[in-house]
Amino acid sequence: MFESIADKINNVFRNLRGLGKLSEQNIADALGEIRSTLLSADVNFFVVNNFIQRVKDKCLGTIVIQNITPEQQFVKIIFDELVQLLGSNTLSAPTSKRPLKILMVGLHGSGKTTSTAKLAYFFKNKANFSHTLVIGCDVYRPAAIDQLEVLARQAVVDCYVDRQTKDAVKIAIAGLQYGEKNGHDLILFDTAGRLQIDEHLIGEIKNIAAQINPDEVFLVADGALGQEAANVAKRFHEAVPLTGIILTKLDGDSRAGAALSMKEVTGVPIRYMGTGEKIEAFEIFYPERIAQRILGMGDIVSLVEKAQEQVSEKEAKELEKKLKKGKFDMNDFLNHLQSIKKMGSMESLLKHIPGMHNAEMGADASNKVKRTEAIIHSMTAKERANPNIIDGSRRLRIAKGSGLSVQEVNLLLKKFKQMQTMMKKMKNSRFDWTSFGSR
Ligand SMILES: Nc1nc2c(ncn2[C@@H]2O[C@H](COP(=O)(O)OP(=O)(O)OP(=O)(O)O)[C@@H](O)[C@H]2O)c(=O)[nH]1
Ligand SMILES: [Mg+2]
Repeated sequence: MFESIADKINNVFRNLRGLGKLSEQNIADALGEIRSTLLSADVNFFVVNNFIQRVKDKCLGTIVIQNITPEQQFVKIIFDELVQLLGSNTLSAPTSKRPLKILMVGLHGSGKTTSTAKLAYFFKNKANFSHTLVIGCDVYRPAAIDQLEVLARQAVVDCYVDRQTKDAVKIAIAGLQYGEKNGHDLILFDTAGRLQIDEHLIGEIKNIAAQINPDEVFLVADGALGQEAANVAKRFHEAVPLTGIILTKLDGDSRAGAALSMKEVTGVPIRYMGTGEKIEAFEIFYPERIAQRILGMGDIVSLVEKAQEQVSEKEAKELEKKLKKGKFDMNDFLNHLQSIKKMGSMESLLKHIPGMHNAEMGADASNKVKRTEAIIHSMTAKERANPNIIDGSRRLRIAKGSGLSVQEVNLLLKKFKQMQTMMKKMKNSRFDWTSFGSR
């Protein structure tokens, strides 16, 4: 599943890895390749364009975090956007309503009847349902009823059929009454499919839905449907509001197009997936897991997440804004010291502060930061916002307050001034996430 797209995307990452440092051009090239990979996997054109744009925006607005490389951060951005595309926060647990009524709809041959039985089997084993009924509402294909009966036996659930009538709506109503009378807590309605969505089919499904008032309407869609899948889903959704999509045949050489387009185009989440012909070849569709299967980058994703926990993106962005404006006072200095202190070794910490590349390293450095903090804490709010006003008598007071010498206060102010000058110089140069990007 998704192998070919996974291979290609991994190639893109591999090429970036070789570069060590990412320029804007590198990112543009990589995104170009990812774009053509997605298009050749039959992902909807508009979905691809939006995806690429979102990734690009995110890349340019992100500062590289300590301990991870720009390429790793790039992988994480792609991962997050992929999860978004597949449908984050998907609700997969059935509600507590009993009997829970689920209507299955879809094109001819998409896997409705198979998925009806799989779902019955899945809910029986993994959820809290003890008495399941499947109802055969496909009156057009004579073998359809036999097929459902066979599958229901495999799933060990009850099956309601009526070979005497050709009225699907009537069967649905009678089946529901039968289920309610017999205390079934889960009732699934298998319906007929068509090669193309036609008025008759849509009318019938609308009628059935109006009569049985389903709690869930699942569209069963062939995962190999490609470009067409999203349009089909859209049209069904307009007729009967869908609550979920079941993507089938993902065990085949499906090119991922359907999986990656459906949610974005319809707003309907993919809830389950069929991964084989056997009754147990059925799983909840977890966007994160699928994204990981596509990228194969579980390690990097958790690494970046950990680093992000330590320094919030917001802090980084705020600092960047201030740097751009050339506004950088003692408060920012203190904040920055505190936030990067969380990140790990003093050595790398000091490398992160512009102008402190050559500062002494090691345990001594850690002490220095503590003393620096003590000095800044002894300043008034006014002094922190505008260190220029700190004259001789203020220096004396600050030294006393921090328990350190005036010389040390002087030294800090001198260093701060140097930094400010440097910041001003940087003001006009581009300061984007690639600036720190060396391994
Ligand atoms: N490999 C694989 N085959 C599947 C999967 N789901 C369904 N199939 C096969 O797809 C074919 C069609 O499945 P059905 O369940 O009959 O499809 P349907 O939508 O009910 O078809 P109609 O009732 O004719 O509209 C069958 O041969 C199934 O075994 C799946 O997840 N993986
Ligand atoms: Mg069928």
